[in-house]
Amino acid sequence: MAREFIDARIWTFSGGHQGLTGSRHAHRLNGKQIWERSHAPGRGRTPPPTPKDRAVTLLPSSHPPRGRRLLSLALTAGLAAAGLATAGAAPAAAEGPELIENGDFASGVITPWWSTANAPATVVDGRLCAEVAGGTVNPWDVIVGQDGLPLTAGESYQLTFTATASTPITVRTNVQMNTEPWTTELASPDPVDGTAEPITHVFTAGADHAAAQLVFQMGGSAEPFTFCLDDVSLTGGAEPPVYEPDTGSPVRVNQVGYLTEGPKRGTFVTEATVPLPWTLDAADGTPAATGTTTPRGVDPTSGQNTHTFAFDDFATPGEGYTVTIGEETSEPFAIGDDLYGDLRTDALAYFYHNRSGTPIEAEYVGEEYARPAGHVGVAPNQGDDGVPCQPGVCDYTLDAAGGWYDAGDHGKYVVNGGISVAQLLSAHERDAAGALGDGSLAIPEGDNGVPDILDEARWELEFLLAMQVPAGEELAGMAHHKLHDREWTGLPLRPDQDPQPRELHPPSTAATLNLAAAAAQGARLYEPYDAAFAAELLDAATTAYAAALAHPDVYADPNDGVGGGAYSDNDVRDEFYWAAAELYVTTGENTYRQAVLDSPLHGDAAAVFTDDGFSWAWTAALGALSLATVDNDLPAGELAAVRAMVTDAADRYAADAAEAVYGLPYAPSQGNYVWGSNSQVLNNMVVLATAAELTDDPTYRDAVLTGLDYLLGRNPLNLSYVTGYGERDVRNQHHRFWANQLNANLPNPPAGSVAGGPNNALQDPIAEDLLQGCAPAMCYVDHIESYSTNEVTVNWNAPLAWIASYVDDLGAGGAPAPATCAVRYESHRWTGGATTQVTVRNSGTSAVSPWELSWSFAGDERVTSHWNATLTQSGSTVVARPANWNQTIPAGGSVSFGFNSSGTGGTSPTAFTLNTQRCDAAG
Ligand code: 9MR
Repeated sequence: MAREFIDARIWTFSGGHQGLTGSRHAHRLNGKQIWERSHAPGRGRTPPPTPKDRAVTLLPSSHPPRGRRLLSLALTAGLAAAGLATAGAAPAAAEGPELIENGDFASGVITPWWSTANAPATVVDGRLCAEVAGGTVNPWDVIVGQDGLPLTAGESYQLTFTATASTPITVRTNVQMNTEPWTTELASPDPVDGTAEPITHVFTAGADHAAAQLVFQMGGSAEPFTFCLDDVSLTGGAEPPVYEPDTGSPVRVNQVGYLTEGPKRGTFVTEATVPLPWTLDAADGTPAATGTTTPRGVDPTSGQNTHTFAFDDFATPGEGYTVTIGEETSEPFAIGDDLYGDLRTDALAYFYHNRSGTPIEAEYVGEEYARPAGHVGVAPNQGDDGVPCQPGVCDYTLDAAGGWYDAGDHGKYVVNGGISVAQLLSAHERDAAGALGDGSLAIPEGDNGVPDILDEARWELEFLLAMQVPAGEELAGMAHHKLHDREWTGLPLRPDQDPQPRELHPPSTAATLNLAAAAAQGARLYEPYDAAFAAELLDAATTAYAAALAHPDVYADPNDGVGGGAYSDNDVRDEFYWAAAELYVTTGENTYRQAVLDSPLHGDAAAVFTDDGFSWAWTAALGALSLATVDNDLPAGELAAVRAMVTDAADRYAADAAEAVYGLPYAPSQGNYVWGSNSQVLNNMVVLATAAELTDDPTYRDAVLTGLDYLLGRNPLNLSYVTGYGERDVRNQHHRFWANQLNANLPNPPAGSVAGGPNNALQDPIAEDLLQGCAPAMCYVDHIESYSTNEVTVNWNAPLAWIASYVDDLGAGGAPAPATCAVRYESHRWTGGATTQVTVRNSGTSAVSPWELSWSFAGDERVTSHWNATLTQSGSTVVARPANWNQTIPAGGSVSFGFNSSGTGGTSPTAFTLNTQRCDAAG
């Protein structure tokens, strides 16, 4: 396997492990309750787990506390399957005393091992063998274990054992507290079958334990089986393994493929500093193109020394191309016109899969992914049709059934639901060709005369509406921030098996404005299909907006993160902007326009479109993008100003992509890759794609495509972050049902789910333990418990769907249709002023009447007089409108006008908009 040039220090595990403290998540219990042991007769029937027991019995879930230090998993088959490895073949023998008693069962007795009553164990041929009953549900329903293990904080331990199972199973191997909160020091899903392969884990204890326990949890099988255990050893003094990701070939490409007429770029990781020859080979090995790499030096995002290569001009469609440099060959990829149609629908299927309140039918998702309805009140579920508030928050209940589960957890959040629904609605709004129309998706509403993407978005919109505080209540019109479980649940857990009470959390201004914005957008889009629903949406939106104005600073508690994510946000300038923009586009009412214009964010491209990109917490971009692209009544100058914000941001993101050796349009502040960084990349791509459609400038389109390359394999880890796409796709995302890594009977995520991606804040125990010191773009691990790098969620798949739709629409990806107008702009400048003559030519096939041409001055120029047209100026934006006699520019015709200006001026503008069309600048 190829080794990359990486500074070795990057992967050295740091022993002094401070990281996050457990305080914020101290509710989260990671452990295993034991209700009965086979050697403890007389304790009666194994009690069913109470909701609290559930919380304590499962593997740590979304956001567990610190308090354990797990390092080992890298040696397990689970991570091997995930393409991970640790440096070195086998761990050095640990030196400390043996902590396990009777680990080889040589004496013929079981003691001090124990097992649950449903797994009576005896010693058979020098091994412990347990006859495990079938029909259990949860991993912790069946256990073999040993207590009384003293562990010292900071010490590293090596656990080894061999195990067999007569049916292949995944055993949970935990070293943990033997009482609440059952904190785990080691928690590993270990595949076990009929072969007695030694399994080794190394972990570092995070706390002192007088008597920890080793437990093998193996419940959840419908059928009985025999589990045997031998040669168990636990000793201190182990060397922690140094984690090193398996990055495969150093030749990095988009593992799905390149559009025939699009850019085709790759990255090579090498110590070489001089250009190297590359060869593009067809599937049969025939050389198809050759070239030379460009050395690019050390990439700050990965620490890798890199070269880039490009074969943009090679345009022969085909499958199975590879690029070879020296001895190294890339993953295969395609070149073609229609590579992303499946991604468009798969990315949207994510939402049906995660619907709450309805069975997910095999007819639409296949047997593997079918499941009963979640949270409809069938035991042990609590239904979402009558959800009370947290104690003291309100005294009513809401019927908030339906909606989408947010992510790996079963929470439903208005903040986050809003942006997700908005981006689906926007995908529909730009889908002029109707590719997401009725029958385009595999959903129950596939034949109802409504575009399927609108059906899917409605599932969530109805939930958002349901979260509005009813009339007559104190905060009527506001929206509750969120609804979720009272306590965190563990993994795996199918939604219908979640026993936790569900609770409404307090209303917030941010949630209220999410509702206002998404409902306002929905109102204009459902109007042709269901006018009553559209009216209901608009009513809810205007009520919510008014309620937000009346309560402009009600913020969600950042510490309200028990049982669900906090999604707190105490800056709602952006939500106000977004909601006002959507309400204005939909209604044309001047109050909303004024709110847009009065916003401190309006016109401030750097603030609206930050380098980090927009997100659930920073939503002003959604408003700006709608204003810039959806037909509305903004005067031309104001429209031009909004569009200038979009192109300004796109210019920055395109420059970032050009600069990045991996081509991604994401250069976050201080180089920090945040939680969900892949969605930040995608949202920047949405801005770029919008600018591409506004201007037809191919630079923007190319940056979208190189961003897609990054997500699909051209990246420092050589991973495709989208499940089911590419040779080295990630597949163990943090999800309670798609939890194959924990239970072989459960599926991996379906194709088309994007992982959160690198996050250098290391905000979960797995990331903390494995990724210390990682360079930002390397801070990712495809492990189900690494929720801060590897979760899936609605607000990340929504821009994936948007982008997949845009890219699929590009077809071959060739140059966009030429602009239908051209502007010749000739200035005669002198100190303090200029005279300018403008000729606008209509090169389209129909007349433009009346016409309006707008542009922005680069400097402090002010129009002082004009002729043959009327010019008005607002800030730096100028709008020219016709005189009486030149209202119409016929097809193929042109109009000329002129003006004088004062000021130092500067460079002449090159971006012009004729009515809604972007024009070429003629020389
Ligand atoms: O996407 C959210 C990210 O921006 C935050 O930094 C993080 C921590 O608060 O939470 C993320 O959202 C999670 C939410 O809180 C609970 N459901 C899963 C979400 C994705 O990880």
